[in-house]
Amino acid sequence: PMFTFSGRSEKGKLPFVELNGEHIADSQLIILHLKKYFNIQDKLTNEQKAIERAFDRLIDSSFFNAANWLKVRDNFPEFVGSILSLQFGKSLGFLKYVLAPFLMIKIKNRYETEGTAKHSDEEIMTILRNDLQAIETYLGDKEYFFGDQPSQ
Ligand SMILES: N[C@@H](CCC(=O)N[C@@H](CS)C(=O)NCC(=O)O)C(=O)O
Repeated sequence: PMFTFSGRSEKGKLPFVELNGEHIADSQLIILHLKKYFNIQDKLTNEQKAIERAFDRLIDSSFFNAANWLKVRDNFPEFVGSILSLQFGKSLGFLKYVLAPFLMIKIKNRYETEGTAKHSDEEIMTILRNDLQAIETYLGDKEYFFGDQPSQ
């Protein structure tokens, strides 16, 4: 497994589950696996499934990257400190001052490669607003995307 100080998946991230000894990481793969395992049938039309897929990726990619980069960048020592305290107890929380600068280099590199960390804050806010606007418009007055029941 990759280096991890916080009990992440074999891929280094959360969420992950273990089902009958099988390790499954990444939310979309977990949902797919659980649907298959528990034989959960979709009641959506093919067109609805296509829309669902597009919004799912919009939220987990465009929206997530923009929101997560700003959240992590602006609160990094606190973020590292809370993980350290949770994993190793409050007395080691001070290590955030040592670890945060090194971890920040890694996270920044990742978001620069992906692209978000190269945008200005104004550009990132525009991306977030556009994503939320699309979700709001499609949701309209409905409680869930395809009516009054969740589809996943
Ligand atoms: N697309 C992935 C996103 C996974 C992800 O980025 N998880 C975050 C927490 S929400 C994480 O583990 N971040 C720690 C890191 O990036 O090192 C999924 O849906 O599972």
